[in-house]
Parts: sequence; structure tokens; C-alpha cells
Amino acid sequence: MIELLSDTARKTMLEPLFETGWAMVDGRDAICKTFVFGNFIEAFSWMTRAAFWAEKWDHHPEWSNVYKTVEVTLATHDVDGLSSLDAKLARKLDTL
Ligand code: H2B
Repeated sequence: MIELLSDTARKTMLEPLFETGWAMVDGRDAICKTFVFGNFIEAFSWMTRAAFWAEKWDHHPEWSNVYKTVEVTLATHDVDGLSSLDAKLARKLDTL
């Protein structure tokens, strides 16, 4: 059963992500980050790798791509806000 992050979990799970460039979305319980790559192929192949993890974990990003830039927003639609799955996927996206 997936749950909204508690205040304590927000401190332990979100604060390290804020250090790597993730930020809260204005007016919404969601996190976002802009990833900039060297070119379109690098951006799109990163999205392809990310898509495999998203599908494996049944947790999908909201994202858009323009040339070498990918804007990602993470939230858990089933709970209308942030859950541990968003932190887990964010950490994975940072390492791909
Ligand atoms: N992705 C995200 N980001 N949030 C969800 O709540 C979610 C999802 N739910 N991917 C999954 C799919 C759900 O709709 C299916 C039925 O498992």
C-alpha cells in the first residue's frame, strides 16, 4: 500500500535529492528536475533507460524533451502527492 511521505520521510528522502538539483514544484506536492545532455541522442537514450526502470517499478515520470533537455516531474498519482516511489525513481534517474 503506497502512502504519502510523512514529514520525517520527507526530511530523510527528499533533502538529499534537493542537494542534487531536484526541487518542489510550485503549488503541487511533486518534485522536478531539468536534465541537460550533450545532444539529442544522449537525452533520448537516457529517457529510454529511464523508461525501463519506470516500467519495471510501475511508476512513471511526467516528462518532456526538447533537443538535449529533459524536464522531469515526479509525483504519485494514486495518492495525489509524493511517495517513496518518487524518491526511489529520482535517485535512479540521478544515477543513469
Ligand atoms: N506512475 C505514477 N507516477 N504514479 C502512479 O500513481 C502510478 C504510476 N500508478 N504508474 C500506476 C502506474 C498505476 O496507475 C497502475 C494501475 O499500476
